[in-house]
Amino acid sequence: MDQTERFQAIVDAEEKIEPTDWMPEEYRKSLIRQIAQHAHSEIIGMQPEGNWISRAPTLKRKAILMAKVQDEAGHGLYLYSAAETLGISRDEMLRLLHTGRHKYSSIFNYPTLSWADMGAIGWLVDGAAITNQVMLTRSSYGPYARAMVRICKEESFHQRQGYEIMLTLCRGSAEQRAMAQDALDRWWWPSLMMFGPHDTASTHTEQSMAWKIKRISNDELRQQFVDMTVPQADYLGLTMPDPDMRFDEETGHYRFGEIDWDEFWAVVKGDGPMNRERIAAKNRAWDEGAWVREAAAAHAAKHAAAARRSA
Ligand code: FAQ
Repeated sequence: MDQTERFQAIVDAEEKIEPTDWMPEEYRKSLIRQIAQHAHSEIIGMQPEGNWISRAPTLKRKAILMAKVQDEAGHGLYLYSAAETLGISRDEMLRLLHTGRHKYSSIFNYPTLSWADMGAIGWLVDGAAITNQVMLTRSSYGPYARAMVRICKEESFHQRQGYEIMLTLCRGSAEQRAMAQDALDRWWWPSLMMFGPHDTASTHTEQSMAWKIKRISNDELRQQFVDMTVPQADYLGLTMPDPDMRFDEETGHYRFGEIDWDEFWAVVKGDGPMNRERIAAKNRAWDEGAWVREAAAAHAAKHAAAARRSA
């Protein structure tokens, strides 16, 4: 058995691959790609919601939203740490994000136009994120799988808080119900796009599933999400913005219309409604935070020198 066969045998036996284990170079690269994209998504994902912290309708809503956005920062940090175990530094990943060479989820390139968007993001975006991420807790790479366990627990709180915002709006005035419907109309299709291209157009799925990085394909996860979410929309009394949506008695699944793939690829390639603003804001925050990083490094060096002297 050569190294590659031994590696695949470990994966097939459902054991975890750990940072010091031998792994194929392509496995390492693909994990860095996926984990870094995921980390960047969490960090860029703070922007659309950060936009509403100062305008939350009550103090309680503001505290909850701040906690959620802080959780997202935390998720980004666990994920950067998991990627670092594969031999890339956090600075390098950030450089690749800031210069447009790393991707992040398409969903965060849409604007947040009303308070109802905070409900729709929690309900739909976090709902889609959990649907995708539960399988990642069983990913073959140990540090990634373990990071995902904690992230999923927090995402489920995020999803509930979003749904609760939607429920409050839907039980409110006609104007509030209209806000909720408008948010669903704008976030539904981009949420479906989060799962990535159709399986037939997905470049990585087959190999990632053989390596058990991914366990379920993009289309299967998208279907799971639709089946879970349509009854939730019914309960809210909202209408799905899809004339082709219907329950198929034979399969027990909801059938839905075709995603606008031209829009998806435009957003992925940097041409979505907010791509430029998101990256500009991220670069600005990085530049404005330079003094904090320098001060922290100087402080750490001072303490290390003092520790050496006393030793
Ligand atoms: N956006 O061959 P596939 C969150 C790219 S976290 C942009 O199917 P794969 C928390 C893909 O990278 C949300 N690009 O790729 C939160 C590839 O290009 P590449 C993020 C996309 O990896 C909530 C190409 O298309 N979650 O929301 C997208 O097998 C609320 C071909 O695609 C994760 O990252 C997309 N939507 O499957 C935060 C989960 N879809 O890399 C704040 C981990 C595909 O060759 C507020 N990631 N592409 O240049 C995954 O599970 C997978 O990477 C997929 C894509 C499923 C995203």
